[in-house]
Amino acid sequence: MQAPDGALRLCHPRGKKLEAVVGDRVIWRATEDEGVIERVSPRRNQLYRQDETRIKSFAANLDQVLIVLAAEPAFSERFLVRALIACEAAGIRALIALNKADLAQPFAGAWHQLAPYRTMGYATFALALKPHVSDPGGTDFVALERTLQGAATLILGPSGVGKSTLVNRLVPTAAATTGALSRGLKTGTQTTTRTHWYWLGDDKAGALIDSPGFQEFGLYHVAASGLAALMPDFRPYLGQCRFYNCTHTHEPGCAVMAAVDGATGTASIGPSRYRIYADLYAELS
Ligand SMILES: Nc1nc2c(ncn2[C@@H]2O[C@H](COP(=O)(O)OP(=O)(O)OP(=O)(O)O)[C@@H](O)[C@H]2O)c(=O)[nH]1
Ligand SMILES: [Mg+2]
Ligand SMILES: [Zn+2]
Repeated sequence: MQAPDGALRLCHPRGKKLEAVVGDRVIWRATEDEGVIERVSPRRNQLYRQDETRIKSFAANLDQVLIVLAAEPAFSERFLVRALIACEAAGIRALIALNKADLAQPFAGAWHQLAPYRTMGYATFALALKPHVSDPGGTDFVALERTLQGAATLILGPSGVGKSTLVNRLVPTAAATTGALSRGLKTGTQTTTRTHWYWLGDDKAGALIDSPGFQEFGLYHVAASGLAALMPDFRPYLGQCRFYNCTHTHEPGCAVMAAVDGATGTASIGPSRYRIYADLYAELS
């Protein structure tokens, strides 16, 4: 917990039911050298994480979420879609960054894979954060830096994509630990183990929240029937199906299914997006 004067203090929640997450504003009381959280202020938004048994919130009061992906390790579109849906459901703006532009070939493929997301209106930034400290950071580094000013941004993404490397570039005092990818597997072993808040800029107007790479967003709170409305490329077709309560999974006269594979021209829905929708629909039903 950080007091208005900047002092940091370890605080314990009062009672089992009270749970504070990163980004929370709290009412607290000092004890001898630690503190007690008396109350968590109402949240203007929050994101959830889930495991097999339950769903828990893990961050609150965010202005935006930056989803960081990289040329390597190759990203899962399913992860990206889940993250974007979680943001849409929470009413939080989502940005996408693709890092490791120095790995030219896998980068080109991954950038191409993100084209539909740019068309959908998600701001997408090409980055090269590491090769040399003197590097400009990739074509869109300056634009990204500008977008992050004055906002509280949660940085999310799979392990090993460069989230902590980004934090270190933007917050010189951060000294967040970064880790090399294990060569054999090409997947990162998780280097960042807990979520951490870093102030951005001397005026503390903005902040970056570094988080461990994790895969499973909590989406259990999203109703299957509301899923399509959270996918911007599906929206133009909603309300155009033959049945008003169409689930877009099997019905005749479904405008969404007709839009898959480019049947309706430019504003079509990519087959992989549709497949992920169908899987998620089944999962949430
Ligand atoms: N080739 C290349 N490697 C990079 C680039 N940016 C970061 N890396 C490397 O990628 C590895 C992972 O970086 P981290 O910043 O620790 O990744 P992370 O996303 O914080 O990973 P977790 O903390 O495990 O979630 C490190 O070895 C970085 O040096 C880049 O632009 N190009
Ligand atoms: Mg990290
Ligand atoms: Zn339909």
